[in-house]
Amino acid sequence: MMLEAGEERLVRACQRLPKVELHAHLNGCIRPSLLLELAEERDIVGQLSLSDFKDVILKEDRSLEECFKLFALIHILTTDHGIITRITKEVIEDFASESVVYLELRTTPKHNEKVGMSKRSYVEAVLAGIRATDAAFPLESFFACEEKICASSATMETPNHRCDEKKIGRIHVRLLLSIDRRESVEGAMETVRLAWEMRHLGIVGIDLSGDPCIGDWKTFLPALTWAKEQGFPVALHCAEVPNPTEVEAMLAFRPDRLGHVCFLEDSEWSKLLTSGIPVEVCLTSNIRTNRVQSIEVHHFSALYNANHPVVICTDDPGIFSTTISREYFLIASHFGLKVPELLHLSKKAIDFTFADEKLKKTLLRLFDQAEYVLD
Ligand code: 6MZ
Repeated sequence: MMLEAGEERLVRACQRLPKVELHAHLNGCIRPSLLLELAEERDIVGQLSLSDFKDVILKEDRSLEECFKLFALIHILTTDHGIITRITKEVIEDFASESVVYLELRTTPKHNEKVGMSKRSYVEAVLAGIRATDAAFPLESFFACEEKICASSATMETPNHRCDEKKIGRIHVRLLLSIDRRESVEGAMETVRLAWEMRHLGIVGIDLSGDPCIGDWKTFLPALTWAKEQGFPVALHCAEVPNPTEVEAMLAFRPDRLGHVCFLEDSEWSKLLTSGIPVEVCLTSNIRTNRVQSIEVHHFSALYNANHPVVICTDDPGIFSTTISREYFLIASHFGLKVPELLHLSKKAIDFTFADEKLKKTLLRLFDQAEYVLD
């Protein structure tokens, strides 16, 4: 598709804009090329037929139901510790290449006796991926002293804005452990205790996700309450399908963040706005899965206009063929936000991260430098 010059500039600006991603499911970020590669390997050894899965993997539009069918396939293909580490590394590289400066990835720890995987060893494999990337991956973006930026930005050489790739060119990654709505009370509790125990390794909170048509919120309440009692942050997938009873209970629980909130009744909407609970907005995910009819009527606009805390996220970029830069572009082109407003939106998200205060300050400094470069 040909873009007009103005649009092209906006695409580039969204790409270079420093961003904070707070709602991305690890296995939903997997590169389709890797999925195909893994399916091909299984095809060769006769474990599955690639032709059966190729169309499923490459399809762009999928209903919520198809989405969860694809996750089932992905989980069959990604059972190996080594693969989990590789996916993590690639996902972080992908976000870094989109100028994400802080990434809160989330994933459901999996237990699979057949391959000797426990929830703990699964999380260790993810952490190994984070460490591997962190050790070697400088962020190539706005700040990363790319020739074109530094050469033309003599002003960056002022004492407070010196270009220093090592100091400022890294993506910061933290992890949330997800409870899948299919899990039992014990399974949910195991995940929360594991997350709490491993918090010194960069696990900063808990997420409740999974097929919203499955499971009962009450099952997870003891585990989520326990997390809350420890002061451990909790993010909930909320109202991805209409479910007023559950939405009421979730709002009353007062989580630290809510994802989606597509189906709120008027009274719940008022409660949300009064609560000030930040919302993780996943535009493309909501459109592709038919949660919202079109971008124009997406509730981002109402939240933004009400000055409610929001953060722009991708949910599952590998599944929905999107990127975080594209999500910002959609916001700009459909709701008329200009680049400084996008930058402000992204910077505000630092407040809603589960990072510690020291890291938040570091991130704020990064954004101040970006404002400087943007001027
Ligand atoms: C609810 C979702 C989701 O955990 O294996 N997940 N849960 N709504 C969504 N909207 C589309 N997208 C992804 O990543 C995949 C898992 O994330 C959750 C589902 O539980 C899915 O199985 P991990 O890394």
